[in-house]
Order: sequence, then C-alpha cells, then structure tokens
Amino acid sequence: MGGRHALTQVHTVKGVCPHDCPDTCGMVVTVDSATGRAVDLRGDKDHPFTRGFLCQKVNNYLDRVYHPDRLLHPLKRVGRKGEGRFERISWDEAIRTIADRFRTIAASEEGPQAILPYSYAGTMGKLMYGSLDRRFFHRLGASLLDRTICATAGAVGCDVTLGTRAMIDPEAAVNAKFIVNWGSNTSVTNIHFWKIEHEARKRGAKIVTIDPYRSPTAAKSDWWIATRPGTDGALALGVMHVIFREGWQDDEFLSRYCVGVSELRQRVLTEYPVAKVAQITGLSVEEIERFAREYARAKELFGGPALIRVNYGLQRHGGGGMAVRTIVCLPALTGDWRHAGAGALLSTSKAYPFDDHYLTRPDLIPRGTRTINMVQLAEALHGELPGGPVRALYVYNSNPAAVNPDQSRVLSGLAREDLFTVVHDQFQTDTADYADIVLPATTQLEHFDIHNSYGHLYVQANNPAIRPLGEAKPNTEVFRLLGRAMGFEPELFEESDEQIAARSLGAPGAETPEGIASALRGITLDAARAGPVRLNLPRDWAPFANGEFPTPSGKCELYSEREARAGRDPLPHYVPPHEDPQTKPELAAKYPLQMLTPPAPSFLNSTFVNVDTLRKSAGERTLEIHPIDAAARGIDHGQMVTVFNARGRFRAKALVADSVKPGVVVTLGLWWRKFTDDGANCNTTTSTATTDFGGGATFFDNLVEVAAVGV
Ligand SMILES: Nc1nc2c(c(=O)[nH]1)N[C@H]1C(S)=C(S)[C@@H](COP(=O)(O)OP(=O)(O)OC[C@H]3O[C@@H](n4cnc5c(=O)[nH]c(N)nc54)[C@H](O)[C@@H]3O)O[C@H]1N2
Ligand SMILES: Nc1nc2c(c(=O)[nH]1)N[C@H]1C(S)=C(S)[C@@H](COP(=O)(O)OP(=O)(O)OC[C@H]3O[C@@H](n4cnc5c(=O)[nH]c(N)nc54)[C@H](O)[C@@H]3O)O[C@H]1N2
Ligand SMILES: [Mo]
Repeated sequence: MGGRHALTQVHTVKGVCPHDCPDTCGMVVTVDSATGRAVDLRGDKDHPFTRGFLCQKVNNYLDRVYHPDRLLHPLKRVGRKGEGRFERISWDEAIRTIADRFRTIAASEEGPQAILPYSYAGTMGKLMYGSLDRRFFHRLGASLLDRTICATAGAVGCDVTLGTRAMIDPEAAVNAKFIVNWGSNTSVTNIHFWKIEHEARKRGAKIVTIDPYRSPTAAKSDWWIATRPGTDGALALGVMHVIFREGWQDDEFLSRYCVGVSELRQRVLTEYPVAKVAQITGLSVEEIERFAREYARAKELFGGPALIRVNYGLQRHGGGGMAVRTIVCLPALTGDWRHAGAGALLSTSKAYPFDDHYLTRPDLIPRGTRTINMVQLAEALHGELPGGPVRALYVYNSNPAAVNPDQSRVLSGLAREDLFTVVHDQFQTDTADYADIVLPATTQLEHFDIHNSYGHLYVQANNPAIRPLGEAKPNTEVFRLLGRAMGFEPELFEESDEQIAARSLGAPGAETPEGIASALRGITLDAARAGPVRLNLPRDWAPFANGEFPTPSGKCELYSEREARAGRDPLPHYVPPHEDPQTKPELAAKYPLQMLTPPAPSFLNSTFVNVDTLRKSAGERTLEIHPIDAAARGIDHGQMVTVFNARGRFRAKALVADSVKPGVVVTLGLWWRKFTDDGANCNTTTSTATTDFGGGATFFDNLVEVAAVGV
C-alpha cells in the first residue's frame, strides 16, 4: 500500500464501512504518514459490488471520526440520570467499578441474570458485533438478549418457506426483467443494489415499488403500488389466486421442488378472491390483476424472469413474518428460482459459513438462562418480564433511548436510580446520558475487523488506518479487560482480534445450508485484508434452481408441517396489523392514522444525527399527511403538529402532500432527543408489541392522531 498526495507523504489503507446496511462498502482511507491523521476517505474502486462510491453519510465519514464530540475518556455520572453531567475517570476505575457491580449482582439472590447486555448493529464487524462480548456475557450467566429489533420476523418467515433467507447473487440481478421493491426503499437503503436495478432497467427491466409511501424509490420506479400498511401478505395471496386461476404457474417446478401445492391452490382460490384482497389492501381489482399478470408472465411480457427485493419495511407489522413467508412462496409458483438473479432477495448473510459457535461460545450459557426480547426493553427495565428485575444494563453498538419502541417507558426505566448502566459508544448518545459509566469506543478507522455482508457475496477485512483517538477502545478490548477483572478463564479472551478473525473463517458452522458449506474454504485472512474476496460460489449462482431448499422436507414448504405441529396454520394466510383500522375500529376511532417511521436518508437509524452537515441535510422533523386528512384537522402545509397516541407524543412540521394515501402518515426517523425542541422522537408513539414470527419489532404498526399546534 502507498501513494502520494500533494506536498505531504501519505499512505492508503483498505477498510470496510461497518454500518448496518446491506451494502458493506469497501473504503480506502488516506492517512498522512507523518501525523497519522486520516485525510481522505473514499469508496474502493476495486470492490466489485460497491464500485468506488459511498453514500452521503459515509462520504462525510471523517467528520464523524474526528467529530469534536467524540468520547475520548471513560466517564462517571455526577448529575441526575438523563441530565448528561459526567466526570472523567481512568480505565482502571471504570473497569473496577463495572466488575465490582457485576460480581455483587451475580452473587446476590437474583444472580447474574439480573445483568442484561444490550447491543445491536452499530457495527456489523464479526468481532465488534458479536465475539468476546458474547463469550463474556455467556460465561457470566447474564440474561440472553434476543436481537429482534430489525430482521427476525422476515428471517423466520423465510425459514418457514425456504429453510433459509431468500437469497440470490445480487450482481446477477442485472438479468431480471421485472423487479419488485417490496417494502424496500432500495435507492436509499441499498444504493449499490439500486444501481444494479438501474442496469437491469437499461437492459429492459421494469421496476415496481410496493410501498404505502411514495419513497424516493417509489418515486423513481416505473410503477408505484400504494398498499395499505401491513397488508402485503394479502396482496401476495391475491397474486397467487390470479396465478392459479389463470394457470400461469410453473407446474414442473411446483411438483418437483415444493410441498403443499394443492393445499395452497385450494386456499388462495377459495379464500383470497381479488375483490377481497382489494378491500384489504386498498388497491383496485384492476391494479392487483395487472400486477399479478406482469409479475407472473414477466418472461413473455418483458423477456426475462422476475425478482422480488423483499426488505424490512413490510416486516415491521404484526403480520410481518407471515407476509414474508407468503411473498417468498411466489418465485416457486413462477419458477423464477431457476434463474440466476431472479426469485427473491432478502439477505445474503446466510451465504457466509463463519464459525459463529467459536466466536460466541453458546456452550458457556448456563442451563435455564432467561432470554429477553430487546424490543421489550421497556418491560424489562420496569421488571415486568419473568425471571426478576434487571439490575445492571450494559449497552454497546446501540442507542436504545432513541431506537427502541415505547420511548417514554424506556427512558423512565433507564432513569431508575437502582439500575446500574454502562454505555460504550463513540458519542454521548441519548442513552449515554442515562449511564453510570460511559466508555469511549473506537471507530472503524481505529480498529481491526472482518466482515460478511447481507447484500453481497464478498468477505473483507477492515484494516485499522489510524490510532485510537484519546483513550477509546474497541469492544473486544473492553471485554478482555472485563474478563480479566472478573477472573474468567484467560483462554476465552487471550487470542488477538486477528487470530480470532482468522479462525472464524476456518470451520463451517452447524446451520450452514448445503451448497454453501464450503463458501469460505480457502479464503485466508491475508487475502481478505488485501481487498474483497468473493465467496466460493459459482458465477451464475442460483441456490434453489434445482430445489435443494434446506427445509425439513428438502423442498419449498408452501405447506409447513412444522407450523402444523406447532399448532399453527400450516398454510400462508393474511395476518392483519395489531393496530389496523379495519380490524380495530374502536382504537382507530381515537387514533385513525397509520404512521410509518422509516429512517431519514441522511441518518442510519440514530447514527449520524449528531453530524451537523447530515442533520442539516435531513432538515426538520416532518410529517407527511394527505390533503384530505390535513383539511379534516385544519392543518396547513408547513404548520407544526403534534402526533400522539396513548403511548406518547412528538412534534413535527406538516407536509401536506399526496406522497401518502388518506389514512397514512409518514415521519422520517430517528432523531436524538437532544436535537429536538420537545425531547422526543417518533418512538414515543411506537409499541413494543411483537411480530407473529421471530418476536420482531412493529415500528410501522402504529395508529396515531395528529393535531395542529396552536400558534
Ligand atoms: N421508529 C423506528 N425505530 C427504529 C427503526 C425505524 O425504522 N423506525 N429502525 C430499527 C432498525 S431497522 C434498527 S436496525 C435499529 C437500530 O438500532 P441501533 O443498532 O441502536 O442503531 P443505531 O441507532 O445506528 O445506533 C448504533 C450505536 O452504536 C454505536 N457504535 C458504532 N460502532 C460502535 C462500536 O464499534 N462499538 C460501540 N461500543 N459502539 C458503536 C454508534 O455510535 C451508535 O450510537 O433501530 C430500529 N428502530
Ligand atoms: N440511508 C440509510 N440506509 C439504511 C438505513 C438507514 O437508516 N439509513 N438502515 C439500514 C437498516 S438497519 C435497515 S434494516 C435497512 C432497511 O431498509 P428498508 O428495508 O428499505 O427499510 P425502511 O426504509 O425502513 O422501509 C422501506 C420502505 O417500506 C415501507 N413500508 C412501511 N410499511 C410498509 C408496509 O406495510 N408494506 C410495504 N410494502 N412497505 C412498507 C416504508 O414506507 C419504506 O419506504 O436499511 C439499511 N440502510
Ligand atoms: Mo435494521
């Protein structure tokens, strides 16, 4: 590595964007060799998928790395919880304080389960996301955290039908001729795949987006289909109805590789006539018929197969798991799985057989340890879950005060004087304001890591480019210190991060679907440090072209025996949202509007909100509302409104627009309370109710009312 910059001597270092996004971009950091300071950061042109360009947020990444508000030293709280007043302490004192508290709690009658680790995907690196931290908390016997806040509804939904995630080689999607962004704001949340969709469009593909909101992606698509929130499962059943009614199904694929064809056929033909689906989804019969025809007959009409980019937006509803289970049945009906780049794509993460058992050591978990669903942090902190109260909370890679549902109750829980809270982060987040001990974390430029991706098929290592700022430490290092302070077996913690990464590439994990068990074979850490390495998968990889579904039957399970045995409906069916005007008219009489709260393009969930340029580009907090709903409430364009329900309220500026249908409102998240004038973000109104499958979050399943704020 090496290179020249004007005047100063510089060198370049290859890294990986660590943020929670399917793109997992390759980055090149230019460092001033004399000062050791990073002076430039760009996309890695040699990365076959991310091809040298970065999103708006990471283009500005040095603003975040060298932000004047970076946490540089451990702190202890001196003010009230939430007030944000802290005093510098040493690492020694911080580690000793934490270990003493953990030891005391573990020895108490309540035991180590009264300690709760809380983390999500602030970084997606295999080591920083989940390695020594898991080993530490497993060894300690702390409560287990079920990490459900984002992806589990669809993951389990997919598993029921396919036995794994819906996956393809995303690069092969240039071959698709009919591309459906289903609950996916692809042009914002997966920009390199959007580029591939564009390439496909140049080759004749039609792009359709199914979304209650005219998202940037919907606006740029050939066709925006505005479903009512949470009704995607019904739409998919209606499409199946039309396919079977017209006889457009691929009988050969169905009979060779699927179970339950006749049961499903019977179900959709009798129970999901198009008129009923129109009533549920708010679409017209013509629109549904046309969508079904173009989707199912894409090969004749557009010259090639169809691909559904099924994403997270549609999962955040009570029936989100079943919706995904249902949607991923569709490519079996059309036979699109036969073709590379066609079928459906949720996530490629299961294509990487990293040795997660070795990384996280689940064998250390004491028998009978309870599991807490992270979506229910509010309940956990208020002592409402089985297994006793939470006495200590250790937060890293996450900002629950901003991202969790039922925010007011999360905050009152965090404010408990008897709760001992540690927050390890790069910044003084809304959550850190409630900590007893704050620990400074390194950024991706300052530590080593190894990455898979959930949006492409390359393994990459992140080489550290600069030294840690101040006294910041990587997650792994903090758990080494804590492991030592607790007197845990040194061998659990003593390998270096590089050694752990190298070994994690070595042995295939137990759950690996057949066909990808060898995907990492022969890929060395050295190769991954030099740049992106493609998994050992064939160029025209189409994992289900010949069946080979890793389900119990080995087939695509249109009918699920496992579901039947669990006492549930074995066939796809429509599960309405928890807060649905059609099925909950009494609730809707008070709170008639269905509110969606997807992230703002300039933020990544709550990350980047404190970067001034990005916050400015996000503008104000807005609420998009249809002219009919605005008029009914006397709300003018540009006026401040209060959005509320029984859980809470927040303020936003009304944008009266036809970007939503009547009955739907949209506000873009996820602001930090401290950057708002009312100390609240949209999660004051969201609920901790979970999805049908996977215990997932239901952020978009949320009835609210809106009122003009008097001036
Ligand atoms: N209303 C509503 N709520 C939502 C969503 C929504 O669409 N609407 N989206 C949901 C989704 S999809 C998700 S995934 C969750 C995301 O929830 P979180 O995973 O909490 O995501 P972030 O808000 O990005 O916060 C991550 C934090 O990790 C920190 N961090 C980054 N790297 C490191 C590191 O190496 N070490 C340590 N210790 N800390 C680090 C960052 O500084 C940041 O404060 O939010 C959910 N919440
Ligand atoms: N810029 C940016 N990129 C990101 C993120 C970010 O915060 N900012 N977050 C990252 C993370 S953690 C995740 S999980 C992914 C999420 O990426 P996406 O899956 O694209 O998720 P969202 O943007 O939350 O929602 C996508 C769309 O679903 C729509 N939607 C809501 N409810 C429904 C419904 O019932 N049916 C249908 N059909 N559509 C619905 C929303 O209006 C939204 O436009 O993006 C990742 N990429
Ligand atoms: Mo997410």
